[in-house]
Amino acid sequence: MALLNVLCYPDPRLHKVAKPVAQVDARIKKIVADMADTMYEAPGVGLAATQVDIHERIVVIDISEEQNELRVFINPEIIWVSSEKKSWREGCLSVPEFYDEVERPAQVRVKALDLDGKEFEIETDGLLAVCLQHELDHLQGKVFVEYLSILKRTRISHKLKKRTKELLDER
Ligand code: GNR
Ligand code: NI
Repeated sequence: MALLNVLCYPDPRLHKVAKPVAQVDARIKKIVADMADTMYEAPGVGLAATQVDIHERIVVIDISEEQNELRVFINPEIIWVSSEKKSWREGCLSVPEFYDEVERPAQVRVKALDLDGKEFEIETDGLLAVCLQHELDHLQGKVFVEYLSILKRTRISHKLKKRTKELLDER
């Protein structure tokens, strides 16, 4: 088991755009395993590679109660969204202890590769749809606070910077 360091907003590396995975090989499988360990340890319902400073299109998600239904999405793409929208209270491991409402399409259809490098598609709603959109945003360098007002975002940014500084000063 290997835990990876999760970048904290407003780290500029969270805004890098991830590159597609060329081949699902042993290196990618190791990254997926370490990302899953990191997500379960946090605990979170999803994690994008961008958050652990790996700028490749890799996402892990587990929305199950028992945290025993790992879903892996390599090179994910949203291929359809519903016109119906839904608002959800979102959080992010890169924005610890802040939660706010974000409105997004209620249903999405996503195409991706699995761990065997095989293409699959899913159409979903609810938390999985929210989580997929949240994680795909990360791969584009976008953090959910960018949907909030500038005022809220500035406050979050200041508080997290202050907290990071305090943590460093304690050492
Ligand atoms: O753990 C997480 N919970 C969550 C709740 C509502 C909407 C999105 C999420 S994703 C988040 C983990 C995370 O930061 N993934 O990038
Ligand atoms: Ni997040």
